[in-house]
Amino acid sequence: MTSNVDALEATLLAEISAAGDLAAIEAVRVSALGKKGRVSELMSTLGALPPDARKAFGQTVNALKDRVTAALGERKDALEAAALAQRLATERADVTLPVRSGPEARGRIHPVSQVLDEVIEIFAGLGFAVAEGPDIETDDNNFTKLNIPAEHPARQDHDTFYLAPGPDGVRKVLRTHTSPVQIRTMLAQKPPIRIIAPGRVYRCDSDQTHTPMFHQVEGLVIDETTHMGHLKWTLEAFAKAFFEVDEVKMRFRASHFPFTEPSMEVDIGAEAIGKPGQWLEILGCGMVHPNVIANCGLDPERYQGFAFGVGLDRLTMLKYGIPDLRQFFAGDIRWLSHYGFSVLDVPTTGGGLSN
Ligand code: 2NL
Repeated sequence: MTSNVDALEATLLAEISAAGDLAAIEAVRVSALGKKGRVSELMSTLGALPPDARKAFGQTVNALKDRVTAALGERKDALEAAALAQRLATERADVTLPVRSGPEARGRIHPVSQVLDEVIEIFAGLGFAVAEGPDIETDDNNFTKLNIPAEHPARQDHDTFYLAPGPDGVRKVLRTHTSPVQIRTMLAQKPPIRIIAPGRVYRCDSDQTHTPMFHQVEGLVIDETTHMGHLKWTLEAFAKAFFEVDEVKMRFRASHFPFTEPSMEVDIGAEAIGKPGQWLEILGCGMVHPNVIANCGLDPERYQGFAFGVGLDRLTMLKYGIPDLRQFFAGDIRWLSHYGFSVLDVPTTGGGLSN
């Protein structure tokens, strides 16, 4: 009997070491330890033995089973390690090599995408989170909650694209600014709020300096004590970081927006882009109107803050000296290879935004 066990063990161990891959190992396991396997069959001969021999035989077969199981496990581990070593050797990527010539190397990041990454990097460093929302908005989020009621003249100024009415007869709009993203944030979160909302916006307007779709970044800070000093410091910090200059001249001109009070337009001294003596308008801003805060379910007696809106496309033209807005959206590969950025040129405030 014992010689049967020894012979089977020798056969199985030989099969195990000959198994060349994981499928072969599994086949040996099934044919040895499976329900109808050779070890299991040996165990089923137990009943035919005289009772005083059964115990010793059972222990012998169980010990065989343990040794076969251990050998299967070892072989499986060795095969897996070899397979991994093989993959590591063949799939190795040297990330220090230059990009291969071809489409990967020719690909360019659109200047507006690059500038968006720069703006996000700057505001992230100031503790702002990035918020996003849908391009198709309700009239309520795009206008009413922003203190622009029906029949308000600003509705006409915005040259809104209206969608066909839905089954409920309600017309949605293509958002005319990213303010509705900030409205959604105020409705969903308790202050302190510190966000920027970048994205596409739409106005039914098209000429030399206007395209029906353009890009905007708005910012919003709501807290209990946030005041205009914080607004001015934040915008100055942004302008210096964005134009990569140590000092920037700024001019805050009184203006009007329905959603802020007071409201201002901001110019920077054009020395920032190497044109001394001129002023450049870069953004609009103000303290969030108490009506807007109340419309979002917050107590305007307790909460206050500032907001601003900046056109990304214009900012891009100023920083990178790009003359014609309409080329931004023409999809001309020659224009993109000239003005676009390498995929490896990821802006960071520490490592340099541009260059
Ligand atoms: C401009 C002016 C601005 C805002 C946008 C804003 C958003 C909320 C509340 C209050 Cl939710 N204000 N946004 C404020 C002032 C100006 O944009 O000329 N953009 C290009």
